[in-house]
Amino acid sequence: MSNESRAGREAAPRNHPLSDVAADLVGREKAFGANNYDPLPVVLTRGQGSWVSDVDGRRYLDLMSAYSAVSFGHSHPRIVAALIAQAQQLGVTSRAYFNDELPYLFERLVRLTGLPRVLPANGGAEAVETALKAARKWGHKIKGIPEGRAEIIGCQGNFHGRTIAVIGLSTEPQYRDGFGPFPPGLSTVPYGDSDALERAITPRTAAFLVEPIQGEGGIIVPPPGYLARCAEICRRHRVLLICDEIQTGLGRTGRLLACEHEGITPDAVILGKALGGGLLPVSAVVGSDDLMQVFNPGDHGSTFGGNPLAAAVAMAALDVLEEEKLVARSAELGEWLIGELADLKSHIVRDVRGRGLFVGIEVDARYITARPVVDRLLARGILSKDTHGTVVRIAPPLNISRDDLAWAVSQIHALFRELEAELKRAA
Ligand code: IF1
Repeated sequence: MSNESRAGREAAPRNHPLSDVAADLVGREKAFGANNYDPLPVVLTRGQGSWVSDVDGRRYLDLMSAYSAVSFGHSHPRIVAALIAQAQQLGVTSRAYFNDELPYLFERLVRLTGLPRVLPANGGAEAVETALKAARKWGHKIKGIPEGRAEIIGCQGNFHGRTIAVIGLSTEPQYRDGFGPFPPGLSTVPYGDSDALERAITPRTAAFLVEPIQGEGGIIVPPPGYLARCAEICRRHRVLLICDEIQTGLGRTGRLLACEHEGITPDAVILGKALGGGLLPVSAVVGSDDLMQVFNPGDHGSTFGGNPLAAAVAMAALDVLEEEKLVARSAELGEWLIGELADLKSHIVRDVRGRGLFVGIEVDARYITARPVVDRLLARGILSKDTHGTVVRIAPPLNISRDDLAWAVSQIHALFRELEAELKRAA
């Protein structure tokens, strides 16, 4: 038996079997849902701040925050109040009419990002599609690329969502398998290699799309200077730089936008997840005048994008981000967290990395994979998530209390000591 499978079995989760209530819900979901997810065996029913409870009343500290959608905590009272008040006043209008919330959100996003124009959407992938459409049109109408020939460059290991164009840019075989054909004009270069970007650029390149830190890719932090060099290369070749900050934006990495770590302002940033305050899907492309000028009435749109309810909730979320000083908090708590986790000094741990409260613990595949670690954290009352086989994602709400985070760290330390002991016994 290989090391890996032995370790996997040895470290099998010691989960309490599902209660009847939980098993019934899981059974219904499996019976009536498409089979595109394999959730951890916990059925959640309540969330408040950094804590959630399952249907059997067990509590868990949420170190995952719905992939950063819940960066400001579950059911933040202020965001919930904004949701209720706006829902009672005016929910959805479509953009066939003006409404009295959206202009303020636009202004707010412009002030925050330093980019002058906003195009709102709902989910993240939809905003990425919007950015790709904008970039292609800019390439054709402004840069002068022959019609239908614009090219977009992305990065290997990227994650930008699940639409057909977006998975056309994916390098993960499972995300593409069976879903082709894909649109032409999409290519990828190794992440973190700015020379490779420069070599890949042609006169038909419209844009380079990049995550400042790759999330799904395994919390991959590129080498220092990478984004700044990409920005310089893009400027020199008149290629748009588009940063997907859907996951890294709004404080997650200890800056408002992760691209601020490199002192750059891209031609467009894409926001999502946390922008919805943990309550609604709200996303946006915020871009330069040069890029946004390509849109004329009727070119692009969305029934729900920019609705007053979404705008009010997003503004309340941004209020919380500012008033609770969550950008600074993420930087400070994140530095502390990464230091504490680096102290694990376990032979099972290959690497601890991240920025702000966006952290990955990479385990050594010779001994264990990430999923049993995540299962065992669940049994200890902690929600986390595996990615890329060997990385445990740790990304709590930015307003998690220091005590709660310290408790989680003590649990993680205790778990790794336990795993080491089990592996030693099994050897
Ligand atoms: C799922 C991972 C995270 C994203 C970036 C766009 C989108 C995402 C940088 C699309 C979405 C998600 C979607 C979710 C799992 C998840 C994820 F596990 F795939 F790796 F967060 F890290 N750009 N990320 O991270 O946004 O359309 O989903 O709103 O289950 O697919 P969306």
